[in-house]
Amino acid sequence: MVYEAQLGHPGGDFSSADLLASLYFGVLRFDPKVPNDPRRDRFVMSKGHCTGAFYSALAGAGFFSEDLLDTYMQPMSRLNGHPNRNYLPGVETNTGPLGHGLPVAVGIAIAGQIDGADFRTFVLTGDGEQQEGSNWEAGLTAGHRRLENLTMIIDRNRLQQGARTEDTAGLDPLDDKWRAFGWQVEIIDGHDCQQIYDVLSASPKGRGKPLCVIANTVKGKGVSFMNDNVAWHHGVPNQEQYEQAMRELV
Ligand SMILES: Cc1ncc(C[n+]2csc(CCOP(=O)(O)OP(=O)(O)O)c2C)c(N)n1
Ligand SMILES: [Mg+2]
Repeated sequence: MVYEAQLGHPGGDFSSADLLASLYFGVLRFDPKVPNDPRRDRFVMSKGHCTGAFYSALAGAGFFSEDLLDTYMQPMSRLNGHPNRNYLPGVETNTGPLGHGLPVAVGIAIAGQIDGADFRTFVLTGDGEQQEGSNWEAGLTAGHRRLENLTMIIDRNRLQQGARTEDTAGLDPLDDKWRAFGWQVEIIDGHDCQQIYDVLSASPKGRGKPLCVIANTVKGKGVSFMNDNVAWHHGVPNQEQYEQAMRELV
């Protein structure tokens, strides 16, 4: 998709691919034929620049035809660079401006808590995205309200746009920060689908706290020349690179 469009964010697509696969093909409860079912689990793709991975997961899960993926970022396509809930079923909320997904997810989780509803709310943020102050205001509220129906997953690939997170505005110890805000924190290998499934599918009932899952990942995972390479945040492959990447991925 990124090669065809000559646009996109392959590094962050690949770091989050195993998280999205585990969510859409194991953890989340939904019916793609009834995308607005009030009982569905909610998923907010806060790192909205990673639509290559997100749209692939939605198409694979049956929300729309895989043929639509060929229109990625073409003029008038419903598959914008950043997801738009008015264009596509399965998109809970528009994202792209970083730092907005968690506040929206907290609002959704509060609504569920007030209604006594059974659905869970999940949100995936980047790690550079954690530098946005809006996350910490939302996190404070979630801890205060003991939103056990809320899970935030942090794609901890240690790279943001153009630099490493720890060289820009260091986040470590990120786990202690979230614990101090009243969250339960789990640290996992974000490319181990069994670990991802186990931590996300455990029942939240009685936890009494929101859950923060710090998923250690590799930006550009799966393609040797993209692995942990900051140039591939929004790099696009030429034909030779594309062919090599496809050989390595399949
Ligand atoms: C508010 C805001 N500022 C800047 C950008 C431009 N931008 C897009 S992605 C990105 C870096 C995000 O890094 P990270 O959250 O670590 O994502 P990942 O590594 O998973 O791609 C930036 C600065 C944006 N989308 N929104
Ligand atoms: Mg990152």
